[in-house]
Amino acid sequence: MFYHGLSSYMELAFPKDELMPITGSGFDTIGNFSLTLIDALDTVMIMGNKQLFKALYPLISNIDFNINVNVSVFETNIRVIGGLLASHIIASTDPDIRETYDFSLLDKAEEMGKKLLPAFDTPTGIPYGTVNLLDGVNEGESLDVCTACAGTFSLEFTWLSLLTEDPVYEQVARKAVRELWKRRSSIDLFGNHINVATGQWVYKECTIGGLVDSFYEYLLKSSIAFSDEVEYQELFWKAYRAVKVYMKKGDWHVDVIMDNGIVSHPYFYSLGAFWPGVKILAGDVAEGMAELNAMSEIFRLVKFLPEALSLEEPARIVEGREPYPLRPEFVESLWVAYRATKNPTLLEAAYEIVDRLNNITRTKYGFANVRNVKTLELEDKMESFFLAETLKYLYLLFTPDNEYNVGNYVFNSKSI
Ligand code: DMJ
Repeated sequence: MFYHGLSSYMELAFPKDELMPITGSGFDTIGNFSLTLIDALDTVMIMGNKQLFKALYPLISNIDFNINVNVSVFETNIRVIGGLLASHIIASTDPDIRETYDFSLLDKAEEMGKKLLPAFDTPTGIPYGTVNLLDGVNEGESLDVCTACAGTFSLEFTWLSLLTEDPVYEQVARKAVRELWKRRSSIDLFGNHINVATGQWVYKECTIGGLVDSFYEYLLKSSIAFSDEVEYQELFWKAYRAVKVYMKKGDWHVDVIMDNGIVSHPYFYSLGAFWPGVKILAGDVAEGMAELNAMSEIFRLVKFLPEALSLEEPARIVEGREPYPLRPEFVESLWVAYRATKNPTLLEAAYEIVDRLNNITRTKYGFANVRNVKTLELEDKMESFFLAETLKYLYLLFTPDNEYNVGNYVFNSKSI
């Protein structure tokens, strides 16, 4: 499946960002910088294909980041800097590659890091959501940024500082988290959008779904990744406890107002399906498994998890939120759960997903987003994260002895 998608991307879409899997061409989506290659490259090595990795990584030196394009600071960090650093760490440590490896992936990661830095130059230190790769922050740029978009830098930026010996990345990432933290509510919840100039919340709804999700994820993962790290660890446990107290309803978590915990949307989001994985990584295995089982029940009723599902009786797919864009979060949680429990029913669920992806979303040139999980109509788009995340986790689920299952790794939000 991975090679079916990757070879079409390289033949028909590269150097565009993403593959159009139905018509067999490519288009630029988030940055005009060959996103799929950068995002998916580390998965080539996870699958053990050193020859292909060696053939592909030199192409990255020629990708031009000096382009007049506005990019999401968050997406560019997790997928581009995250992708480049993951591949760099692999290339510089693999005995068969490091002899000839020229550190060009780290150079590109640093180049992109420098281009994202102007976004952090705000009165609060909370970054803008978007930056222009040529000119920095545009005049008139929106002052509102989502919490995840402001607080999901600590893994990549700390690694970038460690590898380049330039502390600035680690510092701006930590400052952004501290500034968000200062503005938590009296019950330790967060809104989903904040103004980077005033530090006032723009939307006071707290969610573990998109807009806040990876802010929580990075507090935990940073405390695991950096052994001398205590600050993120303390923040994570406080924030995690508040999510449990105010947002957990039965096995699910719902959206609540940050000031009083009143339920605003009793919704499950496909993006929130990473939460059982966070729980299990935090050691909360029984609760993580219970939530994952609840999600698996839904998965029995629909072919793919939709973007949003109302949990009010009778449960229904939220209008306008019917797509399944080949997201990884559910398989990510299955993978974390399987590593922790070795429960074979998790493999059965993963196999069922593989089957449905092959039967429903596979096209002549790759795999296509599902536009509507009820009609199973497809869209001519294959997200970079399908190769970089969804298939990576599926592959790891079925290769228990893989170095990246048994070794000491922390996966970022995109993910290694
Ligand atoms: C990915 O790029 C990342 O997992 C991100 O944190 C959330 N959205 C997509 C996948 O759904």
